[in-house]
Amino acid sequence: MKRELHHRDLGLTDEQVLDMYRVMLTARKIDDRMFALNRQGRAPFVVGSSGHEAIQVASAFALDRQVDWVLPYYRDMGVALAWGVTPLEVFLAVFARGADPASGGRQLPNHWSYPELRIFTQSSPIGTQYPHAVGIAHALRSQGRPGIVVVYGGEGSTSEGDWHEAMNWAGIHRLGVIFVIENNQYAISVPSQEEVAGCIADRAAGYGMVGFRIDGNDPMLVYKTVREAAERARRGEGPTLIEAETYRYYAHTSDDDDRLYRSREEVLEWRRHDPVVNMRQYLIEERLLSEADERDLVASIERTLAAAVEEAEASPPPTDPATKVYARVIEPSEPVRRVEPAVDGPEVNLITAVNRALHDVMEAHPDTLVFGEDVAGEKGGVFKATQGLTATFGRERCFNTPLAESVIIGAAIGMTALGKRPIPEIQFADYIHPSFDQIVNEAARIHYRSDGAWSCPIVIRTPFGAGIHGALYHSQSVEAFFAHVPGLKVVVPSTPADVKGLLWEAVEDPDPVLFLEPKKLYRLAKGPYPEGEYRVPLGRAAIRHEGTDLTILTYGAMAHFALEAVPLLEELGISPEVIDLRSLKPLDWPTVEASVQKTSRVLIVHEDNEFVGYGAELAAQIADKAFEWLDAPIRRYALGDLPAMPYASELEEMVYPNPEGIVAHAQDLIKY
Ligand SMILES: Cc1ncc(C[n+]2csc(CCOP(=O)(O)OP(=O)(O)O)c2C)c(N)n1
Repeated sequence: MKRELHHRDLGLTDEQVLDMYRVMLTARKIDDRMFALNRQGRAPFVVGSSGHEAIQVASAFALDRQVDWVLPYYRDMGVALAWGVTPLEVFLAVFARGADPASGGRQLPNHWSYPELRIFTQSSPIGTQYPHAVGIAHALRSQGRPGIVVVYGGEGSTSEGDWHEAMNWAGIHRLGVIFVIENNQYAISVPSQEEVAGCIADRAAGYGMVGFRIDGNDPMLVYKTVREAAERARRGEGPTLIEAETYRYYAHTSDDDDRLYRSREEVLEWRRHDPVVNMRQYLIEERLLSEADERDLVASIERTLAAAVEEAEASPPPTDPATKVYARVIEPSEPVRRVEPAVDGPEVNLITAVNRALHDVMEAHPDTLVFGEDVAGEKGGVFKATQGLTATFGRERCFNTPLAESVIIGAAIGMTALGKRPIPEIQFADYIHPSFDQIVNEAARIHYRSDGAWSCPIVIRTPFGAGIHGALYHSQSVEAFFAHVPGLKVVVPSTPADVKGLLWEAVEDPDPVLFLEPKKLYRLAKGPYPEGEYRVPLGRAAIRHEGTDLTILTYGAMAHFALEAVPLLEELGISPEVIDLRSLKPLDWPTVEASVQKTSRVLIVHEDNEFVGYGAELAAQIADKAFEWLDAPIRRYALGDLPAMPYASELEEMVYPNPEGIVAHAQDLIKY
């Protein structure tokens, strides 16, 4: 190790530098224990940090562990220990015990999550933590709180879009984020020259920040670099990228055989730069550590780990796989049996209702904020849904984002860690797909995977559906993708009153809610807009028209069309009951069931594809739980197996469900 840097010149006391060594050695010894337990068949899966200790521990020591936030990835044992995670907690996760505070045995080991330590919940998809980090930094700054954010990952993670989107966001807003890349030369078996074009640190310039490539086996250099980055961030001078070169000594995980891609010579060569040995040598040369001290330290660490292993292994396993999917479980209530009563208020169309509801909800809830593509300023969104919000609430609470859907949702997730209630907009549902990972793997799973420690109250608004000649990429219905996901709630308002009531309720709900706005209805649907606080409970359907001959189950624009079909059907002597589900997840099953019991015939109408569409779930549940009430097969009227939606209006009209089609399907069903 070069002796250019001396700990006292860096502001580190002798005690601190000895403590750094203690944590590094503890991480190393934990690895040895974990892999031994794995070989003995006592721990099914482990991930090592050996070789990375200098980066992890020295960077953590360079931060303010009272106010800063960290997002360590699965290899970051040293960060976790330095940040206050105990060996017992580590082994509770290794043995997947119920008392594991990170996840209660629900996640793999090393998936850190400790709210009280300001360690945000981590998952397995590579790179998803970066958008969270910028969201946390964004919220810290807007709340005027002290603290910066340090997010860690391997060099492989810098190939993920999330990394680039987060770097860009951090650069634009000059956020207090430090990106620490632990370049251990391999992403599983892929060597860095097949992973990374050019130099990772050089990419910093492209995102308006400074970047450093350093020897990650030199604890003093890591400390100095991170310390300076932290000082810059605290002065408001923006983010830093640090690429720290190192090597991992164990295989990628206990499931990997690294002999298939690394030579023994290569491993031995890197071991000559072992950061733990470097640090020990430094302390010996500084006369801070004698041989006896070293022996005592090792013995004391071994004792601590032996006790932790014993206690963790004896600790009971978790018993409950089915709770904490939702932070607020919505229990089924009595069925709705009457037509939804009219509300008072000025008549507006649906898009005006969206705009007013956003104003009203943001006024009532200072924690809310709106962001997305084009949402800010005079324009206020491509549909003008957010017009006036920036003028009323300021740029802090309504701002434009880069064109990057994954970081829009990922940053929103991070903001919830600081108690924000973000209402991000995805400009069209057709473009929600890049954020699928953040919605499905992150937002929806955060409560469950942290055993209830975190919740994720975001409301994702997006216009969806066809009927406006939007062609293939401005017409999609995406509800089935998301209704499938445990942990998410999905609502579809079809009236101005429901827009307000559901938005209010969604914003106050502790779970992530996908708020699908049927854009066909933006100008078509008109109705009263209730003033003041107005809520529509999630999980409650609305009966829009009472009838006795068949039940039409629908939502969104199709609820509107079903009502247009009602007089046509009544002229034919058919009495339809129209149920606007409006909450797809949770579903108001009692109301559906009560109506099926009354009419014994069911027509499901939606504009999404029929195959594995939302209607398939409705049909399955009815067939399963209300079969004996049926007098006819359950019928669906939906889009065929076509990509929504052809552009030519003649083509769109041929396939888009319409009131006449509803009448024809209903007649057919009645004749059965
Ligand atoms: C999105 C995603 N793709 C693939 C994987 C499988 N996987 C797990 S770790 C890993 C390699 C990560 O390499 P790197 O980021 O360099 O970190 P390291 O493990 O080397 O520390 C891969 C491909 C994953 N978890 N997530």
